[in-house]
Amino acid sequence: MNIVILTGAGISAESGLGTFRDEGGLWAQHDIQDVATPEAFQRNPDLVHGFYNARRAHAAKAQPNAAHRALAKLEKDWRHNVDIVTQNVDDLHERGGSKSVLHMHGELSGALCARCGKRWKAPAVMSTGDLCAQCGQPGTRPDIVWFGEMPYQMDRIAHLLAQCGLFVSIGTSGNVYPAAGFVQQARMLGARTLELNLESSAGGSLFEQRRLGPATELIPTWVDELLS
Ligand code: BJW
Repeated sequence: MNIVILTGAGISAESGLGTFRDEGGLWAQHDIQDVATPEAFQRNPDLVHGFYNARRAHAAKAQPNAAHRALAKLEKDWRHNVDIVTQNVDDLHERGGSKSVLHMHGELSGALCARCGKRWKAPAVMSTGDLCAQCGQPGTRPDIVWFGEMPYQMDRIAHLLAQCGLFVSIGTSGNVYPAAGFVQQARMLGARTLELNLESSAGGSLFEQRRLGPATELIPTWVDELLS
């Protein structure tokens, strides 16, 4: 039985990275319209670069936690496929040992040319003066999926959802689409569904099973149960 695991900011919370919508979260400190839309980047690229430069520096110092490591162990020891679809832009899954990780909302470590589409590894600090290595034009941006933009690898995700027997959602509030709709998609295609979260998400009642608690406790326990 293949397993697809959708993760959100909650799995990295105990590594010290803030969530978005919890009390005191990123959206309490910054207006979404100022930092997480293509229009915001056009209006004030310095502000947007500053927001992502600070998050890139913060994420680089964070360490994977027991939940990230438990998912890597599951992928290694499970006899079928375990694929992580993450909304997170940090690289804690990879540094925790996971191999099959799909970043549907992009990555802090990526830079993207808004003009020609060229991608490369982002420097620690990006700025409006940076020129694209391919077309030589300014306007290079963090490789992040902002509101109104199409998340990455949607065809691949649809394929994974169609092939899985279990869909698990970890540490996401279920407020942002299309990720919030994956549980219904997976159910329609015949998968069992499980939510692991600190608190029930917006679509919590759509899951067949739910366990509530901190990720660093819930995930290692759940993985041990599956592998035993
Ligand atoms: C713990 C824990 C612990 C805490 N242990 N758990 C109206 C209806 C439907 C859709 C729309 C609509 N209007 C607009 C839309 C579309 C829009 C959308 O969904 N908007 C909603 C807000 C309504 N979506 C989009 O625009 C997306 N694109 C799209 O739909 O394309 C299709 C299309 C495009 C164009 C035209 C037409 C169609 C793109 C979405 C991009 C999201 N980008 C962000 C920011 C960029 C990345 C970044 O900077 O990091 O992605 S927004 C932000 O939210 C970020 C996250 O990935 C995403 C999800 O947040 P997440 O991970 O769920 O975090 P929180 O904070 O919300 O929740 C934390 C959870 O953790 C909580 O549940 C806690 O309980 C839990 N927790 N501690 C376990 N210790």
